[in-house]
Amino acid sequence: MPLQIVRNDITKMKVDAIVNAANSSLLGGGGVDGSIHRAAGPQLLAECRTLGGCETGDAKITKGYNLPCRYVIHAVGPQWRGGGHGEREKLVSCYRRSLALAKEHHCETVAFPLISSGIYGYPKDQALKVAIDTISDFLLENDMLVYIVIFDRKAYQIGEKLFSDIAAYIDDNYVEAHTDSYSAQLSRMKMLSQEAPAQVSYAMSAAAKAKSLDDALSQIDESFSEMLLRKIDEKGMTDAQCYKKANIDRKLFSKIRSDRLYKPSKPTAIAFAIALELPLEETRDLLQKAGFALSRSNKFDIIIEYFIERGDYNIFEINEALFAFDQSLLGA
Ligand code: AR6
Repeated sequence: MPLQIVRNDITKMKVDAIVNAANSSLLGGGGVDGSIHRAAGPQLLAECRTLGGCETGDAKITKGYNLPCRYVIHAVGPQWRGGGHGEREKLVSCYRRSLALAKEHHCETVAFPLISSGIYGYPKDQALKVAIDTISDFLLENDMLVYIVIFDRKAYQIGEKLFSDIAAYIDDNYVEAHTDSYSAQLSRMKMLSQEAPAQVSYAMSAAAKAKSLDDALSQIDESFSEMLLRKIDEKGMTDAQCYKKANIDRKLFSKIRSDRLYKPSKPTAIAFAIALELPLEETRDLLQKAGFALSRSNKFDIIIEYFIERGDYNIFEINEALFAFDQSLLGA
């Protein structure tokens, strides 16, 4: 999956490059900078001394020394001064410059901390949004696996309003699993079997019924992969547009494309439904092809429903919310 949010200490990440939230001297400091220098050893500082500092919004690269990564990219974020002093542009520039350096050095995996969101005081929810937006823009044009590493719970906040809206939605919709008694289930099934045919015959003309039956029969054997490819065509998307929007990597998509019976994980299947901007019913149909359903006794599912019902199909925003509620993320 091209962009992942993980909770970890960045000095432990086994990636090609980690990004340091440095200052313009590049000679070390507190926060993540201090941890990176401690873990890398004194040779890192020695190399940093040769670089002649770095402007705010820019980045420079060194080796990783004792760290488990090959490179450290030292990015200098802006200090927060209320938001009216070009802070956002400088922060965006930090991510862009770091990603460009990673690309020049053929890095396939890169991990970022939330630059500027500690000692430099950039509001954490806004810092996260800048990180997600800038990295996902880059990933539309480039193949790389990028991690945003969140150090502690407090360092991570989605907007309060979004959080409380989702919490309320979960509250309203959450159904404890297995609360139905056997007799309640039986009577519900009876009601359904009595109601369904009547509703169907009122709702459809005979011709429409025949046509939808034809459609249904022709699609009955359609596999997940076939349905996915059909829907991509119907939406007029290219494969790449779809898997990038789904936050799925190209290799996994090729596997799905070439294996008619490929069985994706549930988060992968949902990621494609989101990328295709399917309404709830079609999302359920696609999931069913992979053997899954959306349930009201599962917070993950309810959060997905929340976003689909609002027509909000930004996978990175959905992942932010899933992360905030301690749920697994969408994508591969
Ligand atoms: N792994 C991942 N994230 C971390 C770690 C870690 N080990 N440690 C802290 N963070 P900060 P800034 C998070 O203060 O705001 C230094 O003195 C932390 O929770 O490290 O860009 C430099 O030399 C926060 O969310 O960097 C500069 O002078 C994020 O990393 C100044 O601080 C960034 O916090 C830079 O300040």
